[in-house]
Amino acid sequence: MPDQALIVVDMQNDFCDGGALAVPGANAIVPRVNRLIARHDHVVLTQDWHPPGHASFAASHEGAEPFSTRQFPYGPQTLWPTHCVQGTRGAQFHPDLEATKAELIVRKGFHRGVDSYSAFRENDRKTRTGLDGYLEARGFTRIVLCGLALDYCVAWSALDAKQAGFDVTVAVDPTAAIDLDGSRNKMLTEMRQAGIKLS
Ligand code: VGL
Ligand code: ZN
Repeated sequence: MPDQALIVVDMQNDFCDGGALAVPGANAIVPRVNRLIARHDHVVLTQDWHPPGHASFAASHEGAEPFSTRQFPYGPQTLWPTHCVQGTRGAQFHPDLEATKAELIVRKGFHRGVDSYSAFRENDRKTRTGLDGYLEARGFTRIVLCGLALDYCVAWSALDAKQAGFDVTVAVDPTAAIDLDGSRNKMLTEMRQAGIKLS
């Protein structure tokens, strides 16, 4: 399908087993993600790519615990364990990920003071990554998403893709969720209500 692109979200060591922000079940989805990649002609990868001392890290805030929430200039922001620091092994793609055929790698979260779950718009909901313009310029109208984490970067990317006017499907089997305070069910409901197909 020439008008369809697969976006594989954040399949990086730090989100996999033994990583700094390991998502339960992450390693088990690698073969499923690879099968989906094999079935698509056009593949985009996203890569969480934080500078040292990024504002989303609990360690950047005096006395803050990972998975707590802080008020940022753009609203509430979850604080995470230090993860996906630029140039580190944790930020590299899982070694078994079939990454060769990817036509674009989108890096996100590189502005020190702003987190970016979505591959389209950062958490301030204003700063754009340019991915929508790229996809439009390539003639893609249908987007399929998979990867990590279902309830954060996959869901936020899917919602933004839908809002940008793309026909959006999330392949749920090749995803895994962090599930912080019921975030998995909450985001599945939000995606369904937005008209995103879950397959
Ligand atoms: C993610 C939390 C922080 C993700 C990235 O890939 O879902 N979650 N950074
Ligand atoms: Zn991150």
